[in-house]
Amino acid sequence: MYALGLDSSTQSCSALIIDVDSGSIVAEASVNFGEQLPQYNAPSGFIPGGENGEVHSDPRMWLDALEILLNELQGQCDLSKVRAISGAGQQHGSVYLNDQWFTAIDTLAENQTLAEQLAPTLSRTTSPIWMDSSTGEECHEMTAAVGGEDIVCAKSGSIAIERFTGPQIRRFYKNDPAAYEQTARIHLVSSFLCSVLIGADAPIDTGDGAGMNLVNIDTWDWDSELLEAAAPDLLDKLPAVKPGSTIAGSLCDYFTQQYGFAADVPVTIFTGDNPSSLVGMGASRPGKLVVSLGTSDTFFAAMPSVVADPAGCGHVFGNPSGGSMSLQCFVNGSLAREAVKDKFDYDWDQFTQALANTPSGNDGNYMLPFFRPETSPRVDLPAPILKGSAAFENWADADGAVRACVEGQFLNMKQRTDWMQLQPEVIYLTGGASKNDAIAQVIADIFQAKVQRLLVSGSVGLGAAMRAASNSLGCDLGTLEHRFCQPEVGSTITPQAGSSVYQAAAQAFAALL
Ligand code: XUL
Repeated sequence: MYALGLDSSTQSCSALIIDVDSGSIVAEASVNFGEQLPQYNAPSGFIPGGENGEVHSDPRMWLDALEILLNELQGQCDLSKVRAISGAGQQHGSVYLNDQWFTAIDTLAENQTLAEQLAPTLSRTTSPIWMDSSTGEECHEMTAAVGGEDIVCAKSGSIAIERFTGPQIRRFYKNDPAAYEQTARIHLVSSFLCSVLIGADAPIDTGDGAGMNLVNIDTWDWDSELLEAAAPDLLDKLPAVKPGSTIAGSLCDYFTQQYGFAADVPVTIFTGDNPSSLVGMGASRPGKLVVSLGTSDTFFAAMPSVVADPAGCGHVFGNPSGGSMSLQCFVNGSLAREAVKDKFDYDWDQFTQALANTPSGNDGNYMLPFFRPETSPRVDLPAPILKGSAAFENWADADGAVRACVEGQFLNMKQRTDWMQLQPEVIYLTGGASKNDAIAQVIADIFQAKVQRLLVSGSVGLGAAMRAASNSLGCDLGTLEHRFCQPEVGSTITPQAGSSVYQAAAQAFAALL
């Protein structure tokens, strides 16, 4: 039995098909928006040149990509063997539809493309996506309307954030009230694509829904005060919020006829890319953390209970396999490591050697490694702050600076994520810098947990396929994790420094901050 997982992300739409019995991936394809659909004027998946922080994409591009993708998959395997489908979308992006949407989606005809048939249903021709930062004013307005940042955060799991969908909807309502009035339905990228697959209006899941500043994380339903703070009559324009285990419907005739799928394949409600990745990384249950080391570093984990970050830096989303998950972004990730490396004209080997040359705790030399405005914690420093020996503070101790940067990053990550109340058994590392054992060792020592590198690439699509298999094919998620999410052989790094080594460092770091 096959399960299909889709991943509509910023720059591409990808998919993979798993054979749940043999534990193998039987087909994999990806459509790059910029390269394969140049007519949408979005070389990197969004329309360049947006003003005032606006970043939009054309939703017809996502539909065309889906069709090219299914065509490619059809060439790779027999799609009639697919017995379960789900997917994920880039979070926060929104699609605005008029009242023709409900009929159009229910009567998709074979002789026209999806984009042709659904274009007349768009009440806003383009969709703001997660990179859009145009809504600072709307965030302030929503925050003031409900009584402060703490309240927005306690209710929705995040303070009002520019890219989140609620502030985005508010801006649309303010700038184009007539078009807002004509909007009968607002979908997320995830629920829009799910609707298309089932030929009916699909719900939004708690994972992606929590990225809107509109869903209450205690009830996992729309919060009337937040809706009111965003725009009038909003409840009527939104679909229902449902848990990730919900079957949205079955694949509609359009896809059966066009791509050779079997009739009535169940489609599990879609989720956001980060919640889907949590599942695809094999971390859907509490105890496993994922740290992705990229330009920014990202931390996410299934949470043992639903709590919001009192400091307002982190986010809480629904966990598609039940409960909730956290996500926290650290802007100064690889960009800070690289800035220190470049300051001393080091290459990455010298950077790694510097970690080997210096002891855990760095002889009492500490750094707040924030080269750019940071979101966790929310600080904007003119330059990193160094505290320690005179040479160190004057940037004359290259190796000490490298260690202080890396230790500072992960001491900070541990302290900023304390609110999640996690007890890590294992930390899964991914992203470019995850290959560096010396960095992985610092993480193992600071968190006092074993660190493993995961082999999974395409965790978003894999997570979607696993969710589909678990919801519709009776597969146990733990068994699927065992089959599909194995760590790289020999990649396990265990703590070497005793837990006391970083206690003093943690105190010193907190005091410096
Ligand atoms: C998460 C976020 C991005 C998007 C795009 O809050 O904005 O990770 O989901 O991938």
